[in-house]
Amino acid sequence: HYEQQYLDLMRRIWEEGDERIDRTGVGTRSVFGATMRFSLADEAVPLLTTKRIYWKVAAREMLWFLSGNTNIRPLVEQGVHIWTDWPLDNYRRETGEAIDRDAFEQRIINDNAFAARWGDLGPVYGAQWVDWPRYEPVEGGLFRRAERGHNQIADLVAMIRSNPGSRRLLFTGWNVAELAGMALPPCHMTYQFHVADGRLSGLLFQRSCDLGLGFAFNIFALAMITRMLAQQCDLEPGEAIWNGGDVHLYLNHADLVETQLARTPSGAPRLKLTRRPESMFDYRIEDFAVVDYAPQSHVAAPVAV
Ligand code: DHF
Ligand code: TMP
Repeated sequence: HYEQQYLDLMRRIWEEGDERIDRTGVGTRSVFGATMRFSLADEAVPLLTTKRIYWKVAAREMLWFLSGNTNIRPLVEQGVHIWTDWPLDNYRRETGEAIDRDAFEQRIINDNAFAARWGDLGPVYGAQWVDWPRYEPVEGGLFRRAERGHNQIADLVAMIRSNPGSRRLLFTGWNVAELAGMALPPCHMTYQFHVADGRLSGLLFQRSCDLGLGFAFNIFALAMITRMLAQQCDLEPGEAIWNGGDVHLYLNHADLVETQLARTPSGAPRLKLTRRPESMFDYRIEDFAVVDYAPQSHVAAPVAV
């Protein structure tokens, strides 16, 4: 089963990973360097089955990236809570106010000025993917920021269509000059694509991976964007290849790890794209459906902030 490579890595990290106190203070066991490969042929999608994955949450996050938005407001409005903890933590630290998560989200939704001041994550994924800053010369040897930046996604589609044999089919969120302004520097940082035999494969380099929580979302998102690009470029889907740098398990994920390792993966879920939108920027959540997905029950785990 495709999920076995994930479970094998999970077991190896839990049993043999190097234990250290990480940035969050929670502590992790970690290995450096890992690869997994998943077929995307016949609509196959690498959803984990040893716990339920809320794939629509991951899909909404991906559509939010592609919209170029970096504020949590549109996510919160859709009931997506996965990015709330970082602006919330920042708000509590800066104001000293002991606001709870629901109240914070309500203010983000109801108060424009509050959302603008406290809901933005800085120039993270979306900003770099579709609006990487471009500078143009002005008088006196100075430069100013151009109104529109580079749209790496639009450029990628054009490149895949015109030069599918290229070895430069990639986009990245790792804008060194802007890292300091980001709530978190990009984890899923570079995506590369490859066309062979009419099939498009996607490869992700993820510098840091929370194997218990983030990974399931990241691998689904890789499959999803590879499928979208294949659809836009009239190619068949090939493989989703995942490369991790620091791949870790948080020490407070013991229940999750033991539960998942005691379960047996099963089934072959498929991802359907039900419409062919005009461009990469016109997809809606209704355009995606997952069938034949019968996972085991969800297992909750705390996220390290
Ligand atoms: N920090 C850490 N420590 N781990 C992460 O995975 C992570 N991911 C981020 C931002 N910072 C992070 C963005 N992605 C969840 C999933 C993805 C994600 C953030 C959080 C999460 O909490 N998933 C739960 C609940 C899902 C839901 O609320 O719908 C899960 O059980 O999958
Ligand atoms: P770091 O910036 O110190 O590496 O912390 C980021 C943490 O978030 C780390 O545990 C990896 C995790 N993460 C994912 O696994 N996937 C994601 O998509 C994001 C945003 C974070």
